[in-house]
Amino acid sequence: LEDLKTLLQEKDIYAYLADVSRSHPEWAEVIVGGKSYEGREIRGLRINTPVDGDDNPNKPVFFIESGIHAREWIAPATTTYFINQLLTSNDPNVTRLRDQFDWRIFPTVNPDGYHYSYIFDRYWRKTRSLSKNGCIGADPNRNWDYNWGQYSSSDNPCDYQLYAGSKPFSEIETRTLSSYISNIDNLLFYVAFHSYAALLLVPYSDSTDHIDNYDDLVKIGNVSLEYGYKVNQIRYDGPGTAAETLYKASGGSMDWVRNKLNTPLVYTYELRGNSFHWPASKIPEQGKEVTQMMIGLTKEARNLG
Ligand code: 0X9
Ligand code: ZN
Repeated sequence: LEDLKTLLQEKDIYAYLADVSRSHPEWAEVIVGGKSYEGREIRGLRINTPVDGDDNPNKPVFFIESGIHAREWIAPATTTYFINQLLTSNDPNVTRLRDQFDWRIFPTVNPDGYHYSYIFDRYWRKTRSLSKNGCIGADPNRNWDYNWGQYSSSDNPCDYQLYAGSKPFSEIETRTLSSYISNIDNLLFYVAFHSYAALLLVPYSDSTDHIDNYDDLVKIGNVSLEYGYKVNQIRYDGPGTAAETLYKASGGSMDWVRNKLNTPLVYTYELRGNSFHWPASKIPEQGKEVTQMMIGLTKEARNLG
């Protein structure tokens, strides 16, 4: 298999989520984080294992968003692989990771775009909403309601990549998902997966200013990257702000979550690849790296209290 094709369309991922929730009905359930323009659900998995016989323990929430850009196929695949690690690994570091958090994991938050990239245009990035002038889609990582429309954003609905939408949260995907996230109490970690740059980003993406816990975010992020490095001896760049390492971009999910919800630990991982075509054979190594990176991330966060 040269590409992930036939392996992991959104319906395959959703079938997998349904399947594992049936295997662990006490602590794994399919959750709906929102819906799409074409009527698909943004489905994810909640994993919340019992503590001392309490079936609904109040743990800090770890949220994973992936696949907001349709063509970045390694993100949904890696996230699905990571879910499988959490559910099946006997490694004590992994079971501890699983048990420590109330997980909300969404492998494909732009399901229409993802589907379209499978069936029609491999390089599709945006949503699939119809604009007034007949062009289709907005960049869902430019559409969130924080400093909307300023950097790396287009106001042209026909822009293939960077149309920010007609207004903040014009897209049903970002509107519904942001409302789902707002209703989470105790959100500690928010992690987004993109590709491909092998890079770890911290807020904000539209400014070179460092936020109050920037030093902690970098310290924790560095440990995460060290853990990832141990798997395949590949070191990601960063951690740093997008403005300093990549380019300024506004209207992204990470900045909104940090600014509006005050979530302490917010990261964007740009996964690896040499193009958006990254063969399916790479999923396990990328997945193992991400598992280790999540272990490092949470371990160091604990150390810093
Ligand atoms: O431009 C983007 O949205 C991301 N890069 S990508 O090549 N995957 O498109 C960078 C996102 C970093 N910024 C925010 N998360 N706001
Ligand atoms: Zn992306």
